[in-house]
Amino acid sequence: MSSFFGELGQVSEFECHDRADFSNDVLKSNTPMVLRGFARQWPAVSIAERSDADFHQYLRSQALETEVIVFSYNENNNGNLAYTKDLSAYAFQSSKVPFTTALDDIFSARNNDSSKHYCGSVPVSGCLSEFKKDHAVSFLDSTIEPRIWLGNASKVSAHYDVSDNIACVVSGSRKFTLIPPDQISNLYVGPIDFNLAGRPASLVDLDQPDLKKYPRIKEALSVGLQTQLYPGDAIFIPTLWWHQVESIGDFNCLVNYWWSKTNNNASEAYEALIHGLLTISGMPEAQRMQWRSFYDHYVFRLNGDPAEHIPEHKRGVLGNRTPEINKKIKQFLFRSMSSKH
Ligand SMILES: O=C(O)CCC(=O)C(=O)O
Repeated sequence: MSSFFGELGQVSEFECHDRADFSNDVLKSNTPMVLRGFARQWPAVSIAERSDADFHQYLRSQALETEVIVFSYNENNNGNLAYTKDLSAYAFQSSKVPFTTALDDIFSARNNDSSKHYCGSVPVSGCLSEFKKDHAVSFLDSTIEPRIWLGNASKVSAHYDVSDNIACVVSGSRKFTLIPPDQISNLYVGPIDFNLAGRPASLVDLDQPDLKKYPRIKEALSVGLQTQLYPGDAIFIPTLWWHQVESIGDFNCLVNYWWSKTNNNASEAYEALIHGLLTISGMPEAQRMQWRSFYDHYVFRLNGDPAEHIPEHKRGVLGNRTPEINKKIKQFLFRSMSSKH
């Protein structure tokens, strides 16, 4: 697929026949994978293929009065859901409206010059009464809550999530540009605490990068991958892979599933990072590097098991992880952090 300065690699495609294929070849791969036709049998995909009006009516007939956040924008900035150029604000307005209003506004903004809308990451059970039961994915744990993303044409800046993700296109088409996690320093990531949807995002439009302002983006794009998905197609995006998502139709819908491979709450790793910002990032370099050795040893385990030489029954928090040990660590953290305000 051509981009601003050449061809990006294509995301590999995989045909998934059963749960074993899915677990062994997709989820364990730790690289993005396209699953063409993964949701081909979904009723919503067939209805959306008939017409936008039928699809709107289908969603409307089971819509609940939940409040959702909607981003509204005009087409001057090509639907880029990003910051303004000077980073002082967002290039869209955000408002809280009933889900039915969001749905109707998105539907009626198709093919006209009015302002466009986007509403993402809404838990399906909270906004559609029948959808989850009619669209079970047998390969995934049924406790994983699907989320729905609806909107007119838009482009979401490259960002990452702390969970693995299977995202299925229901209507319209979506172009995904993916960059591996280790490219973080070449992505010119925006503010952590002033961000578009909970996580920091790249300031660079990966389709039209400003190479003068962001020269290192070339490095990131040289290992970037792209793909375009159509109704019924899905993509597996592993944890922490950066993804820019362009919705290309007038009435787009995606449904995704996020879950964590480990039993730990994935967002706690992110919280640990923020705690590291507070505690370590401001130290003089020499001291930071000393801490780095400790983190490499205990956390990243670059030297192997840090408790190998300790008798098993005395390994404590370095021993096998059990719910009791996890609780003990959390209690320690909670006590020590609350005593320091
Ligand atoms: O499809 C979109 O608009 C964004 C989806 C996304 O970022 C995700 O599934 O993590």
